[in-house]
Amino acid sequence: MEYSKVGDIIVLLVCLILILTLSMTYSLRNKKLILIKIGLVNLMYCCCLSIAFNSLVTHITEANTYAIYTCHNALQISLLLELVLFIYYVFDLVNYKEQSFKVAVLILTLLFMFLELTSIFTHIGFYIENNKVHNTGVSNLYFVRYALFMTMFSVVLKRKSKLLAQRIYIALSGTFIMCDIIVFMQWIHDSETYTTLVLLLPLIVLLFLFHSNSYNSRLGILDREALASRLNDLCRHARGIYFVYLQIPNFQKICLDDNFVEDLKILTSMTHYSDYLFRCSNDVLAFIYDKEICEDIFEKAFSAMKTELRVNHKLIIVPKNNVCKKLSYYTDFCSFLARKMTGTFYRVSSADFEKFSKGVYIKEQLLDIRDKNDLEDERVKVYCQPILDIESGKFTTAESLMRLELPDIGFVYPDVFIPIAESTGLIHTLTLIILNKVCKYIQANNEITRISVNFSMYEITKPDFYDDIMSILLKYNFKYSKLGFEVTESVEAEDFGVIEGILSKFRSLGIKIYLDDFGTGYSNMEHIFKLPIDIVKIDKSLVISSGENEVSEFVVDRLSTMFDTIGYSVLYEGIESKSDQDRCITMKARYLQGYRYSKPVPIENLSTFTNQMYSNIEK
Ligand code: G
Ligand code: G
Ligand code: MN
Repeated sequence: MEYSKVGDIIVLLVCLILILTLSMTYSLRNKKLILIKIGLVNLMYCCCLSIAFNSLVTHITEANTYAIYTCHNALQISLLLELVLFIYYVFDLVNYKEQSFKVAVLILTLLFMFLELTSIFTHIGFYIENNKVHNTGVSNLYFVRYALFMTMFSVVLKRKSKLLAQRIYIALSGTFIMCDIIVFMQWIHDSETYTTLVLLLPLIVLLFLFHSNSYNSRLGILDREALASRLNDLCRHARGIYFVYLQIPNFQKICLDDNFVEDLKILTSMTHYSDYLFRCSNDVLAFIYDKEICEDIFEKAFSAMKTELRVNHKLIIVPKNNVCKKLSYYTDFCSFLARKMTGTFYRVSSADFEKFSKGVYIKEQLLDIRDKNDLEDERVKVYCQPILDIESGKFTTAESLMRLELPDIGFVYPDVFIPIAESTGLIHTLTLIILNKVCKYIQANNEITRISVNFSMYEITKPDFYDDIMSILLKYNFKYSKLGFEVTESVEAEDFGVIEGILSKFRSLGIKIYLDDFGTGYSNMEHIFKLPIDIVKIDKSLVISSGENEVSEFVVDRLSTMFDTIGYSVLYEGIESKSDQDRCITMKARYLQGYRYSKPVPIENLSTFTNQMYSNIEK
């Protein structure tokens, strides 16, 4: 048997270096890294046993026979465990679920352990006789075991190779083939020098492939994964952290400037020697600390950079708070603030936290509403604002307005939840629930002439929009003219054709189309004349300004005369006083809506208005 300690000593040292580097860097710390760490420690143990065993076998005596057996068994079992760790790592890597394979690994492991432990009696594999060591040829268990486990690796990898990027697959298979060659050479030369090295190579490759962090040495920054890992570590050990968020537009370009890089490095070294700067996303950097930080350092350093380098940054400091959140919470929170802030520096207050947490909660609830997919969802409430029809003097129509009533925070109003619902694409779910509830009400209440439902521009152009709406309408049986759809004029010219087409389809069913919020945003006259419109809703801002100055009154009057002439009915919103009412009536009003008549009320209460005459109007 050929053996030299060199192999084991090198492996021992490499393992030590790897363990040290792992503890000092922010590598990707997931469940699988624990397997690697155990693997490294176990391999060090193997090396020690191997050195001990090989020194013992040079002088076999009656007295040390049992020590040799013990050493040999312990070594073989740890080598076996190392292989088992690998196979579990690979199972996890490719998300291998087949129970039969896992059971096979377990049975084989137990079987080989049993064979090792009983070799003293059975003389299978390894035994000592007449003070001499015998490794019984091919049945030498180490090689049998290795061959079996390697075959299993290859089968699992091959079966799931589609789940791995091709290069990863090649790297892994290549490593294993290289190990096979070393084992084969050892077998031929009856050597034991590189036994542990064979197990070290895959560990190094796995670490490199799946856990290495990309430290950018030029900028001195680590990536987002490393940040998440650091945050995790700090949260476990510290009571709260500071989070410093730094948005630098065109970071990619600014990085090319050596002065900027130097400033950045000085800044990090000024803060805390043990900390890094992290790159959260393309143009966002972050620092995190558990110790007190001097906020001035950041502010001053960046103000200087701003003037020197014309870096248009935004700096946000989230002060220490005792709840530790996930990284995405911080980054979402800060990017939300960054979008709103106008200056370059902002210190987060607890009120900001509360507001944002509320937003997160609303988003979770909206997601839940979508997932439950219940058109009767109790959390979505329909309110209705009665609308006065000048011709009949009655509140025969109404606009439906959505409210949310959420378990933890109660009522939520559209100005809060609509932006969240629109940005997450959840608005459509809400619209369908509102439409369903409105239809249900119309069917049950004959006296109502019409209720209008608001649509968001974000949903109308979605491919399933028409079908989704129709699937609800077809459940009910009433004249479609009892339904109104309110839309705002879209800025997106390319979608205009789609919107026009869909609205025309609904209009041909009898549904009345309302153009909402006329006079706000971008009212494109060309579009307005092309859209199939029945009613134009003049925004309350125009109602207010027409009461304040004559030019505005003149313009609004001419616009509504024009709408009236081309056949659109005019509805004024935000009527609060008798003078608003009288002025709007002279400006061709057909419908009036506003707090003067009623605030939005729960839809169940709408019927108290429906038959009520409103005589306080002079035409
Ligand atoms: O009623 P109120 O102040 O809460 O409404 C504020 C805004 O929210 C209004 O401009 C209205 O268009 C919008 N809104 C209210 N209900 C709905 C709805 O059901 N769907 C959509 N898309 N917008 C609504
Ligand atoms: O944009 P839209 O028309 O969908 O929204 C109507 C909004 O106007 C609702 O939020 C409603 O509460 C509000 N509103 C209704 N009547 C009045 C009013 O008389 N004055 C004011 N300031 N707001 C009103
Ligand atoms: Mn509206």
